[in-house]
Amino acid sequence: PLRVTTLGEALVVMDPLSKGPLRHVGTFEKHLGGAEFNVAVGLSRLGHAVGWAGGLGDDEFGEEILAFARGERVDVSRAILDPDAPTGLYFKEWRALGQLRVHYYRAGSAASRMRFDGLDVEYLLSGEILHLTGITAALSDSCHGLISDLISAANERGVTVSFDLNVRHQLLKGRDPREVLGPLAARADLLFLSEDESGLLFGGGEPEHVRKARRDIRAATVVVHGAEGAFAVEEEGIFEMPAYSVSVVDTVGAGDAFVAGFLSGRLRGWSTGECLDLANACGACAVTVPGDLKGLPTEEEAFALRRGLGAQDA
Ligand code: KDG
Repeated sequence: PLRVTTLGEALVVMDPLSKGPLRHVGTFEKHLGGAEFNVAVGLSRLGHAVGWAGGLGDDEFGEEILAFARGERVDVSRAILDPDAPTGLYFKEWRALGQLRVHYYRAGSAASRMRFDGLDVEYLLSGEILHLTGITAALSDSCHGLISDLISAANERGVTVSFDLNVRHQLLKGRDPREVLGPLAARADLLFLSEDESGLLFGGGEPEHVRKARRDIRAATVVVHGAEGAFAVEEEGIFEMPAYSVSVVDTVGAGDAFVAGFLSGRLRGWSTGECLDLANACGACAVTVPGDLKGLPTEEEAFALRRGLGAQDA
């Protein structure tokens, strides 16, 4: 049986081999990404049975994503192949001063056309945890409805809803994330936010902001992560853990690695502090490797970092 299920958009990622404006870039390296897909791969590498569902084009990139997932032992039996829409794609652009820009080619993608009545809801509710993110909710109206309905179904069934706000302003297109994503986040059992997202949603990224705001939402646990470390707010109190220091190559996907680590700790029955520590270790491993999901650690790698082996000796 699966312990975690997740649903979202998996994407092909084109990563320039040289820096500077994309118009001058001639060669790219192809990677895969997509927040929920990254979490699924991360959980599988940490040793958990996980299923990913989502819309893919019935095309070469859809085939690539399925083949990759199978190689990573992620169950993709409920992936939905759409013959009339493509697999989503995005380009990274490495600008001056190390600034990263992303360019999406995912409007009208197979994933954006997903609808609640096209899903195998029983399958998605068959694990202990259902992991969702605000990215899917921002893709289209039908996707927003689908996330809302899935959360209701999971709440009713007693399946833990893990929700990563994952604000993507380019997808929200000027819409207010508090209005579009706030009501979804308020119904999650386990809520993940970056410090900036905590600011957006709760008016600040400090534990005190989260402690006050938590009274008005369902989540028993709210986790906030930043470059310096992470904290979790629960009824029992506030737990904090410092980040591991590693040399950063590519931060995209770090949040997903963090989520995979935290959920893995939960599945092992660990304390919140230990979950945060494993989450930090996974996030640290992820940023040392280019690509959104290539650096997701195995259990062995994450545990080695926790034992004090730096990225260079691990
Ligand atoms: O969290 C990493 C994701 O942001 C990346 O893999 C691509 O899903 C993606 C997105 O929408 O940005």
